[in-house]
Amino acid sequence: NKQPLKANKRQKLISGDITGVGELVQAAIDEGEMPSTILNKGLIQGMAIVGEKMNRGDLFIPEVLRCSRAMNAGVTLLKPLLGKDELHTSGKIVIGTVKGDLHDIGKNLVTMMLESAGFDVVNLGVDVSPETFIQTAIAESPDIIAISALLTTTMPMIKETIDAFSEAGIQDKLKIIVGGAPLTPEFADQIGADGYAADAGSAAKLAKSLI
Ligand code: B1M
Repeated sequence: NKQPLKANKRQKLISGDITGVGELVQAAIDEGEMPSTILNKGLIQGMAIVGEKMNRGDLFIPEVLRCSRAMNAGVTLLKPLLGKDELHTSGKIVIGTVKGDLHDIGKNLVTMMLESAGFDVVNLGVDVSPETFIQTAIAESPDIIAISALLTTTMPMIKETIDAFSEAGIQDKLKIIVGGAPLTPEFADQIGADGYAADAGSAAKLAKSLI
């Protein structure tokens, strides 16, 4: 009976219980649960509830940070098991969360899926300025730049970053893909991105299709 295990895992995540989440994820792996199910139905759904509680003012930043550490503890255990792709894709991707934005859980999941799909990924972390994206692009010559934003207030920074690539005259040498909860395909289109992905799995598929 795996249902209670999933619910329990979400509950541990929501309470920010780092050891508890690790133990439950390991138990689910040992029981033969699919790693993608543990991630999507356990951890990601748990984090969605954390977001709702944050919205209602039932959880505050320090608690949400504990929840994200708990999520990372679970993701670390799942990482070696998630979607190992047999086909090696040669291609380099530079990824980062835009300037002013500190959310990195989703971007790190995207990184994991891209690496599983065989890409060489340079992860610049969070709060990445347009200048840093450009300097790294010049130094690393990636095929793709992937930009993440989780706040409506930092969405315009994606456009600024893309505009900076265009001004630097290197936009046509690479593809720029974007994603993050508040984004839409229409927004991606409007700001001149080459692609939009709603989640980590689609980001890997999109990247492959662009190579
Ligand atoms: Co923040 N936060 N947060 N937060 N936080 C949200 C995003 C929010 C929706 C919560 C809420 O109010 N319900 C809200 C944004 C509202 C808005 O803009 N409309 C919000 C807010 C307001 C804030 C602060 C302003 C709060 C404050 O200080 N008052 C503040 C801002 C700090 C800053 O960035 N400057 C803040 C801070 C934080 C913490 C630091 C406490 C923490 C982040 C810790 C960390 O990342 N290390 C945090 C968290 C954890 C959240 C929630 C609860 C969870 C985000 C998350 O990790 N989701 C979030 C509410 C929510 O989303 N339910 C919330 C799980 C993750 C797997 O999903 O990130 O969507 P996601 O990634 C997905 C897709 O979006 C996509 O694939 C991923 C995997 O499937 N994707 C891409 C993401 N990037 C992609 C890039 C791609 C493609 C796909 O490239 C091609």
